This record gives sequence, structure tokens and C-alpha cells, in this order.
Amino acid sequence: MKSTFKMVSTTLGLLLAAGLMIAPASAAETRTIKVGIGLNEQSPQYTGLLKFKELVEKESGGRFKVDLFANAQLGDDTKMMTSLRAGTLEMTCPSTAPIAGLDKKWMVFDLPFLFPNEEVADKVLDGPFGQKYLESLPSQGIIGMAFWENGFRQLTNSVREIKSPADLKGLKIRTMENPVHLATFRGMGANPTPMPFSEIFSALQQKTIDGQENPSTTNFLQKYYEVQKYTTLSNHFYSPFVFMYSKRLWDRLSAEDQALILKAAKESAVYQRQVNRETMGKAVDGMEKAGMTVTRLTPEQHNAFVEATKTIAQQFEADFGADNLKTIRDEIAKAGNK
Ligand code: KDG
Repeated sequence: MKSTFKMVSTTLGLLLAAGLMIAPASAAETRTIKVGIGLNEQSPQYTGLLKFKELVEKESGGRFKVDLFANAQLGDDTKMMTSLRAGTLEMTCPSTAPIAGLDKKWMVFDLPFLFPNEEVADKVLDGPFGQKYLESLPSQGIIGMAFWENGFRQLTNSVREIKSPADLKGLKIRTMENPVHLATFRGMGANPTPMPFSEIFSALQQKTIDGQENPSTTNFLQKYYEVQKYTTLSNHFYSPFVFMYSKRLWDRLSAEDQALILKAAKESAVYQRQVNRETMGKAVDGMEKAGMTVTRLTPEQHNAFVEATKTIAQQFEADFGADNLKTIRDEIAKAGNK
């Protein structure tokens, strides 16, 4: 009996040493969740991720460790989404704009002047319409956890003050890689150039583009004031983020761990939006102090931009679906009247 036990234990030991058997994961083994983003460590998006990391590590009693990678260390948004779909990266948090490359219906969120304010955006994104979109992502190999906030987007450029659509004429403006963004700026007479987020600063510095558009917090934290003279607070797009998980890796988690991670993603969404909004005003002040000309449009000037972009929705109806456009507009009207 003893000799048999000794033989079996010796054999097992040899197999383990040769790596031919994977030792059963001990319950205490820590699993790592890697999260990649394009913004830097000062961004409200990264601050939101720190909250997510704190919640997951605390609630899991250390069974999960969350590693954060900012500044596009793991690639730009499209590359990181590809990594999620391949199961080589757990999480990322892109704008909705590049998701349209996977499923055209997401273009509806990038329509100019769609949401009137953040409060209505929150209600629609967290309501049945937004949740229906998140629930469609598993077909793309992605689990949509929650909408976070990139924010209302503002123009910057190095050539002239922009007070009307006509002032955009001929300017080379970097846009996200999204057909609605390209058509919107082309329709106002600009010369739009799609480009990954991480390439913007050097393109502005080398003057291969005249301007770009991002929320003021991004414009300030990326130090665009060093290479841009003008910013116009146009609010031309509202850009949501989608905090997402790789479906391949999600499916390997227990239901209990899935619930824990989802709860933390939703709780940190509320926190991230709050931090994002608190920083916008300070970012505009910072750019003004750094010497940028900040143009605050009058209602009439703002309406001229709305008027100049009002046919965009019709141009893309076939892509995102007339029914989706009608539904989101109805949801916005309802949310605005509450
Ligand atoms: O990871 C953050 C980026 O996805 C986001 O800032 C992208 O707004 C963006 C842009 O202009 O590319």
C-alpha cells in the first residue's frame, strides 16, 4: 500500500515539475484584470478607474487585482477593442464613436447636438435605450458594463477664432474615426482628418492639422494649449464612454464574480461622471490662463452651428436605423420634460 502511494506521489511530483499538469488554482490565487485607456493618469476617466479598482479589490477580498494602463500603452481605442474581442485584454473604455466600426447603429450617439445637457444624457443612456445598446455588444465579443462620460466636445485650432460655421472653412480638423464626425465637419466647410487619439498632439505641433475637438478637460490635460491658440465652447457632440469587458474572459468568471465586477463598474460610472463635470470649468479656466482665446458662443451663434448640421441625422438614418433615431429623440424629449 505504502509503495503504491509513494509511486503515485512521486509520479505526480515529476509531472508537476515537468509542467505537464497544471496545479489546481488555489482559491486564494489572485486573478488580474487589465484595463487600458487612451487618456492620461490625471484624467477623470483614470480617476474613475481608480474607484473601480478600489471597489473590485475590496469587494473580492483581494481575489482580483486591477492593473491600469493609461496613455494608450496598450494601443488606441480600436486596437484595445480588438484585444478584448480576442480575449487578450480584460477591459477598456472607448468613446462610442469607434464602436460604430463594429456596429453602425452606435453612430446615433455621435449625432451633432443630440443631447441638450448631461442630465438628459444620463437618463437616456442609463434608461432602456442605452441599456438595449449595451445588451447588443455580446454579439461583438464585448460585454457592455456601463456608460461613463467623455463629455461635450469643444473645438480648438491654431489659425483663427471660430464664431460661426463659416470660420471653419478649409481648416484641417482631426476627428475621431467615425463617419458622422467626418460628415459633420465636412458639412461645415472644414477639412476633417480621422486620426487615433494618441497622435493628436504631435500632429498639432507639426501643423499637419490645424485643430481638433475634444471635451475641455481632455484639451487641457493633453496640454493642447501649448500648440493651439483658440478654443470655441461649441458643445457640438456629446461623447459617452462605454466601460466594457472581453466576453471571452467574462464567460470564464463565476456568476458571483460577474455580479461583483458589474456592480463596481456601475458605481464607478456615477463617480466618474461627477468628477468629469467638476473638472470641465477648471479646464477652461486653465486654458484661458495659459493664453488661449476662449470663445463662448451667444445663443444665436450656437444656433447657427445647429442649423448647419441639421441634415446629418437624415444622411445616416440608413446606418443607425430610423427607428433608433425616433426612439432616442422620443427618450430625449421625455427626459427633458421630467
Ligand atoms: O481612452 C479615451 C479616448 O478613447 C477618448 O478620449 C477618445 O475622445 C476621444 C478621441 O477624441 O479620440
